[in-house]
Amino acid sequence: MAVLIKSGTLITAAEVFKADILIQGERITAIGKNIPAPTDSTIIDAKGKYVMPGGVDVHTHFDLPMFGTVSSDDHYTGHKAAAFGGTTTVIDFVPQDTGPLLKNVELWHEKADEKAAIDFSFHMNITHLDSRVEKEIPDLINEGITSLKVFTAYNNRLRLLDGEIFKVLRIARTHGFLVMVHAENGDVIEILVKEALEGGHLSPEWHALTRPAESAIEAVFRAIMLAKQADAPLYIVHMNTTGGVGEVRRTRQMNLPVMGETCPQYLFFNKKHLLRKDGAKWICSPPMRSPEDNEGIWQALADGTLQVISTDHCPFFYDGTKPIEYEGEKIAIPGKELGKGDFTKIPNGLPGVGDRLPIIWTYGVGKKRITPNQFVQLNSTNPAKIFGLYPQKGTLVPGSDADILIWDPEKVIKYGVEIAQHCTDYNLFEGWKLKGFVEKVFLRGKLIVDGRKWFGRRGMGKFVFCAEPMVL
Ligand code: DUC
Ligand code: ZN
Ligand code: ZN
Repeated sequence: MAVLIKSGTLITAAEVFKADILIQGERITAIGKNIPAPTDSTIIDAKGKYVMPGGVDVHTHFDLPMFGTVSSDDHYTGHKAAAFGGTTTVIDFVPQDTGPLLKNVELWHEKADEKAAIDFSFHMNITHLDSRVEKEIPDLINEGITSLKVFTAYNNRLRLLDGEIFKVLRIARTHGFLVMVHAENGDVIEILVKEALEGGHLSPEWHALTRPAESAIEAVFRAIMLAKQADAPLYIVHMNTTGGVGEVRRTRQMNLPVMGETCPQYLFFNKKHLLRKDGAKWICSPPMRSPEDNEGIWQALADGTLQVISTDHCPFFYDGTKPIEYEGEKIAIPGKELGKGDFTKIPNGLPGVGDRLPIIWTYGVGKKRITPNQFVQLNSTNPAKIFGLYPQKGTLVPGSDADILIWDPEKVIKYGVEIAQHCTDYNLFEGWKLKGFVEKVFLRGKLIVDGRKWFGRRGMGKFVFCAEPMVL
């Protein structure tokens, strides 16, 4: 059975042009003008619409135990929300415990495989290093995992020491992994948090005040220098300061293989949001910064300093004592209310996997901060290339998976929790006016979203093996 998408305007990382796309089975088989429709094909008229590759979000945390609760989207609801926002591939992080790495991966497959509604892959967190773990890391390649995340913060929980990060970088260089780093200064944060608590400073803004921008900038610089000494490429996750992206820009000008991503929250929100009555909604790590940082990060996206927009999707309910309705079921999961009266107990994380494309289209492309080609580069093509999924994912060429969005550039909507499909009770972009929205989404040739209708199902998403990462 074939699908012919006719007369759309295709947007890729490099071009904008009118063409038809033929899908046969799970793949794109032809792109061109006036492609004849095979017998029995479904024809979709995309005149006046944009046709783009499905989004690739390389930073999600589904079903992640944290702060005595769990992130409220699992690998089904999170995938469904992603699809409604035009994302067809996600890469989630496998937490490391004290057991063998392959056991950790197996456990994450147990959580994800039966629920997956879009395609997915994994990164491995390395949060504890010893000689056994060092020996096990190379085996991850056979599991399709070619990226390792390390932390310079979260002392006594997730953090590795600088020497350990250096060792991971050297293993990565030898075996062809990409190291991703969460860059904040764990020691400084620990001292400031202790002092804040002793001083009785318990409200949400203290989350940002105890995690200074300078400590993030310093950790970015330190990670870059560790990577340089290990002669390994580096990818810095959720970049959030003008100073930090400045370090990346300077390093790239020296032709060193350092790359970075940011997330929508660091483009639109700042510390002042934490002063609101519902400030806990904006608590994540790294925290919200300043309007100048928002601006500096937009600039870094526009000038190519940053290669990727991801989401760090890790949602919690704002009030997890009150159920919401999700697919006819009442669901309530403890969330931000756990930290009422003590910011250190507010679960860190935000919803975002479904918001990324619609928000960035209106407020990035629509406001001429980035071009339509950059929109595709940042949200689809670059993440697929960097993490070894290209050209199966992230582009529109014959042979690629038919993960395709039909985008209505004229659709005007008021966005918010009712439109987004996340399993949580709030949305950070509540009431925002959007122009341009997802109309149809195909996953490997199957229509999974059509307007407000959902045709996806649990288990239809496949695990995709990441090949060797690419430096952009
Ligand atoms: N930051 C968060 O806010 N949540 C999950 C993980 C992370 O790095
Ligand atoms: Zn992180
Ligand atoms: Zn994260």
